[in-house]
Amino acid sequence: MSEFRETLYAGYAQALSVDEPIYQGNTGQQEVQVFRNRRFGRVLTLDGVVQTTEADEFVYHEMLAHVPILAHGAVRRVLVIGVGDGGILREIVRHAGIEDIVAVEIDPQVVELCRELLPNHSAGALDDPRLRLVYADGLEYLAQSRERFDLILCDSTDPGGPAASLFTDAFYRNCQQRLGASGILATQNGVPFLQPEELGGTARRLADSFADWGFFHAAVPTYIGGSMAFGWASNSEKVRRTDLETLRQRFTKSGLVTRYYTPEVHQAAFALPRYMLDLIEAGLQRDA
Ligand code: AG3
Repeated sequence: MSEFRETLYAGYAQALSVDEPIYQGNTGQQEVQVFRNRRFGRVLTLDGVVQTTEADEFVYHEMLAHVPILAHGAVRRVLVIGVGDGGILREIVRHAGIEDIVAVEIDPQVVELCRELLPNHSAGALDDPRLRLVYADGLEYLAQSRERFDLILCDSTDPGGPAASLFTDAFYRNCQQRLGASGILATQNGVPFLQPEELGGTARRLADSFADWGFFHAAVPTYIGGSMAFGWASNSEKVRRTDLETLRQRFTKSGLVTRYYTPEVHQAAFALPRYMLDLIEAGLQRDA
């Protein structure tokens, strides 16, 4: 039996037994591996980094999708940057009020592989009539778009590979211009304990482009090293401060059945531990 060893961090790694190898290949843009692990089920890795597993994907996908959607309360038009396994689309299409979804993906082969090998992630969402799937570079798509969205969700890989441009000033500026008055941008922003520069760097960039910004967090077991941070930005501070009673009403009305998300978890996720606040502070001062 072989073992998959993640290569994301110097000096610290996670290893998963490959109990059944399923796929290994190169899309021309990324190295892809799919295998089954006895504890986490099917696992997808890109360029040696665990992207998602059947067992713990619910934490990430529920939080990245439902927190902004329920905080906003009237999301109709969504732009997704990074389709990948389609897990984020599965959670988005569960909201009946959403009318239009544009999903932009740079690597068509990853989508097709996941549709086949991780079918429970997209769970039919790729065939939803509200979805328009576009194969393009996320930043380039945004730069030429004239559409307005209520929500932009960025489900990217880490900044090292094809996703590098999704962590830049240009990306956040373009997102800001495509969002309506109370529109929200929510992004994958790494594990702050192990990727500390990412938190401070994003804070500074979001602060440059948006009237309101912040982070929320959740611990996803296979994104080792503690909580993962999600970036949050909006042209209005109102949506980040949506009160608990309102969240409860919206959640009940949505009919969602979740395994991680609750309105209480939603609110608590915005409370950051001191070390994260310090990283943000340091990032804001770095280039001030
Ligand atoms: N994309 C984010 C994976 C990030 C892994 N990074 C890390 N552990 N620092 C997940 C794709 C799920 N649809």
